[in-house]
Amino acid sequence: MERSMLYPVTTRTRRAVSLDGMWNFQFDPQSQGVNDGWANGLPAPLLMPVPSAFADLFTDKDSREYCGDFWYETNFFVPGEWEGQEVVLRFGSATHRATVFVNGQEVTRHEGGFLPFNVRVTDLVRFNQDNKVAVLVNNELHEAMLPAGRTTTLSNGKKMATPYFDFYNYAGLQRPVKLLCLPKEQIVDFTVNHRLDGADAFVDYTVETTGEKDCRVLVYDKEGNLVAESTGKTGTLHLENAHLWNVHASYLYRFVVQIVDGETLVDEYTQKIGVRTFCIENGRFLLNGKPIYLKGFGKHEDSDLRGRGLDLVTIKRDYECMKWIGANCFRTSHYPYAEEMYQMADEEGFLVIDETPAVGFLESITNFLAANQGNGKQVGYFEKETTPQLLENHKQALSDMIRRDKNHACVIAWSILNEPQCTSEGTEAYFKPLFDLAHELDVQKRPRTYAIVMMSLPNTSKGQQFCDFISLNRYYGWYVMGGQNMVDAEAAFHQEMQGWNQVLNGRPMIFTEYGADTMPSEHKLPSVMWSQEYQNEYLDMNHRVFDAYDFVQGELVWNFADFQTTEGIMRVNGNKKGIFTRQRQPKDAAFNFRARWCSLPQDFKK
Ligand code: BDP
Repeated sequence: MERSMLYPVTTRTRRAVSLDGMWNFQFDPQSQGVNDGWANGLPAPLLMPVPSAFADLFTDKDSREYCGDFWYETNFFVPGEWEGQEVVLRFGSATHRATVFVNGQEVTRHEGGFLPFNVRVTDLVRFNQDNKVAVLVNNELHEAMLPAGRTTTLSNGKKMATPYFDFYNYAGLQRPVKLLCLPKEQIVDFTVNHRLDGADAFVDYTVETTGEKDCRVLVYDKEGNLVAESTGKTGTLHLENAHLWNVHASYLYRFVVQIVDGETLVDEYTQKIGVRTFCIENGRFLLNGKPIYLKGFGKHEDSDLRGRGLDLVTIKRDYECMKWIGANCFRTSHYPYAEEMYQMADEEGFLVIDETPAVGFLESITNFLAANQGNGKQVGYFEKETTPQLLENHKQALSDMIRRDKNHACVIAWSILNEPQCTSEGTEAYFKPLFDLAHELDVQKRPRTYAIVMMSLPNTSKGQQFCDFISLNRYYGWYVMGGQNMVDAEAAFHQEMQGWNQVLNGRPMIFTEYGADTMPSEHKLPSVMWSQEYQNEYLDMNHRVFDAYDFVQGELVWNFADFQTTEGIMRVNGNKKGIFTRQRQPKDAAFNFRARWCSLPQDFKK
């Protein structure tokens, strides 16, 4: 059960109870909690909502910027009728690492802040009584982890996190926590792969269970009619006249997976699944065999007060804004998002490029500027003492992400890193096992990519060879040759594009980032950098370049909305490259995009 990434559901054989709400919370700057028995109850707790990041709820700076150990604790009641079954705690995430205690006893540890984990607590809980769960969370950054950064101690003894990435180091229990009751013999995993044949679809499936009993899979259409059925742990479901899942035209079947013992139902799991194919052919992305041009955003999980905490209200608003503007795709920059975001993409018919938390693998104080990359002279990020441990953590995150997200119709590609240092010797040895692993684990063989930083060029990037399609983050006209220099930026951009043309070998290219910081308060005629007018001129220039190349098959602008970062001279209370403000209201550029994206056909450049 520990390994299961299945989204918790309640069925005839399963119970999923939310533990979200106000928990007890306490900072532990001296890391004394374990020795002092805090797992049995916090000595001086505050109240803290789960899910949420803690940072923006405080009014004092020390609490907001807190780095180190901190605890969450609550009581939960385990119903007596669950006795004889498996009881499991399921954390949507704990950022960045956690140790979980139940009734005072340590039950698990987990590294990585953006993916779920389970822990079986059957033998520790008291039935028909209250039980205590305490979670020791730690939000320090270091170089062997995803995302990367470092932690230092200030002269006042407090720890400070320095991210090597351009988003605020929000932490805590930022996703739902659930208490599950499952049968002893249970479904652990379920995997689908789709094939189309004329009007019909075939779904090859595999069920993984903890026992030997047989399995059955039933498929229901939207009206609730049973349309396909198969027995066995592996098999094929035949959908006649299949309703395919499509962009902005979603169709989800309800798959019911069962373990059966003769007539007895042992376990039952359900998932809504869209049937579609996605592949690359002749330099085109093909969704159900038809070309599709990707239009949309790099995003963040980021909103006022909640930080990176799951907020269904924000998710709903984001999809409404994305539909209004004519987008069809986004990248989960720079970490796997909460599962609820992918469920909504399945429902709304959006394409998702799913990214691991591998960000910040490039050393420089403002690493996101990366102005000196590509000269081949730096010590590579992948030739350090920390590299073997980093690679292990990276493999774990990649496997968990694929295991969690593989059945989502919305997920069309894996982004394995964002802006890594990729011009030095260690690059190939680090990249190859990860790209191979993604291919091996994903039965749908989704295309793999990574977002390539400015100045990592076709002839200097040692990582691009592993990509099924090329993803560029480019800032011509912003970090490079901005302002009046935009004229030269355009020419330099074209020159780089010609270089890429030489190495693509039929692979499509997309832009995973391009953008200009823009203050919604600033209007200026003629334009200056940071004004709304400049953002539009910058975008028009970039779109002129994209439109000149047939191999450019997608544009994901940076960023959907303004977002919080670490404070500093480069950022005005956060990154302002949003097309929407942090409150999800349009800047002028949003209307520019709406005009462009609503008029570009889905198969633009077919
Ligand atoms: C890129 C990073 C992204 C930053 C962006 C920027 O991938 O995380 O936020 O630049 O500078 O380097 O706005």
